[in-house]
Amino acid sequence: MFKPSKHYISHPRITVIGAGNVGSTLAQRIVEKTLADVVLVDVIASKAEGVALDLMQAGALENHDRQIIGTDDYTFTKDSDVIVITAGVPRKDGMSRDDLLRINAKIVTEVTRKAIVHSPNAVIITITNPLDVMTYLVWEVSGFAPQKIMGMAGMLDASRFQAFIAMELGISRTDITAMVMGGHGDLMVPLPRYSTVNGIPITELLNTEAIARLVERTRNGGAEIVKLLQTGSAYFAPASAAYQMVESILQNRRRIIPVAAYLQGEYGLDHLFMGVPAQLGQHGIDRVIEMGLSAQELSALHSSAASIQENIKKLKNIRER
Ligand code: TXD
Repeated sequence: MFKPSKHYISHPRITVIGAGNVGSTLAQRIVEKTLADVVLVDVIASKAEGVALDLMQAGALENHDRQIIGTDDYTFTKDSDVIVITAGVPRKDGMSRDDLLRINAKIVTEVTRKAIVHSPNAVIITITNPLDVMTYLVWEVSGFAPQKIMGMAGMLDASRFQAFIAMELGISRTDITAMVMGGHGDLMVPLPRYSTVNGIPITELLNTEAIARLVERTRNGGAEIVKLLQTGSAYFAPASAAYQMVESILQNRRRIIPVAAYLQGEYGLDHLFMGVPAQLGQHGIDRVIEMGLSAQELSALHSSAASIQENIKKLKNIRER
């Protein structure tokens, strides 16, 4: 059987933890766009090995020579430039959000500890749900500077808003930019005023009723897909959103992307990770962008923040036990 050696993996090097739907699709995007080599880590070593082998074989047809290793051995991840955490369990029938928090907190703590030993200078992107609080946890466990830590959600939520706007107007998705702030949950804050079609705010192209409908559909975007798929949750768009973040960091593109970032007074909020527009470069988050918000938008953002703070409290209780 093919046993890849450590020499196969060159730089730039991305570690993706969790070889499930999101992790394996993200690994595919990274190698097929020839952005970097990938170390795919899973607690089920054979699953990661299988996905890696499949992707290597696809590489023969997709015409690239990026390498990918599947393993449960973190020594392969040494000196990764970026670590992406997708490891976790999905919420199953009968499992409360608090149960999910407890289980995934344990997994995320374990994988963060193992990964940082080998890559003390990496930027870490968290994807595991509940997103905002897991990102906070990664920051606490890693002891890294907050600029090195972020969570993926806003860009996914914005892509959903973009797709719905395009469908409603019957126009190209690529001309649309959308902004969604706040936590990755029911209280996220899509911002129609800051969502445009080639610079034209959608508020000039759609009536209030249509915008409200699209905002609501965006808020329920994840649940809509879970229901349709019947097992598992969305992974193509989540992987694409994570890819954009990884690329901006690795290539120091300094793109402005909504990510869960550590707030230190921005928008009147402190000591939590929450979705805000931020500039992503080689050191992680270069800066958080503070946009002018109406009183109503700001109050929606604060409600979302309050629910994240509530989860952080729960997390602290779990960790103290
Ligand atoms: O916007 C967002 N942030 C999200 C979040 C969008 C989509 C998915 N979102 C969350 O990402 C989702 O709720 C999950 O918490 C994660 C991963 O979603 P995915 O769909 O990829 O889940 P899978 O297919 O169940 O994959 C999880 C993998 C699986 O292979 C497990 O064996 C592995 O994680 N796993 C571990 N790997 C390493 N180490 C440990 N301890 C471990 N435990 C589980």
